[in-house]
Amino acid sequence: MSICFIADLHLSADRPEIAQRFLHFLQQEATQHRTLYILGDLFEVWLGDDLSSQVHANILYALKRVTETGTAIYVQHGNRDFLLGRQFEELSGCQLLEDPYLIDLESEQILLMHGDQLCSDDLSYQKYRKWVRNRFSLWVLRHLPKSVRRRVGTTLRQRSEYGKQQKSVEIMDVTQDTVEAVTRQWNSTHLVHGHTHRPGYETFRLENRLIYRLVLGDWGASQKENVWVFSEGEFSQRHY
Ligand SMILES: [Mn+2]
Repeated sequence: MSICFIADLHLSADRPEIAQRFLHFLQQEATQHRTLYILGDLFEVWLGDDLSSQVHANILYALKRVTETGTAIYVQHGNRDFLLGRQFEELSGCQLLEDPYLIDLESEQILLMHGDQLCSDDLSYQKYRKWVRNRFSLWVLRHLPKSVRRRVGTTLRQRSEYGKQQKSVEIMDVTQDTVEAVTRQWNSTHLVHGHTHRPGYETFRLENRLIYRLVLGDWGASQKENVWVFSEGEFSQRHY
């Protein structure tokens, strides 16, 4: 049975067409696979499990229905939805995964990441990430009043948009040294990630082994390949 990988849907009430496409994907495509991995940024913003909208509710319900058909769904946190928590897991039937997370597929060692940690040349982002993603900050953020969290969300999004305009294309892509360091650390044969919105794959050699880096496209307007499928020992890429 096949395994499916997606990332960077950035679901929000502002982009109902993406939510529609994803709901269709869940019914038609996801149920065909044994496992679906969502590698971060499922939602454009997630300010805590107690602060979800109607769009979120529809998505959670649809995810739950897929898991009830027997397809397991695993979700990593992205840089937009890192406050996904226990209640999300209960309502959606999905299981949250650490980042990075290593899986064994037919004796290939596949390392799954959202990918933001790989963009290590972006020093200001990495500094922010370190601050915001530690246990203490996460606890504080989760316990802020809803109105404050809404304001924090708006500020973070504006800052992210502004930052993207200011930074060069190279800085916002992965850093090869970091990719190699992570591969060495986990002894992986493949790395699958999203975040950069640059779908495709590349290979490189590390200690005489051939390593594959597979990148998932986002679900926005780009209409590029946004799905990787592993079936009968091979990866293939498609658009949904
Ligand atoms: Mn991201």
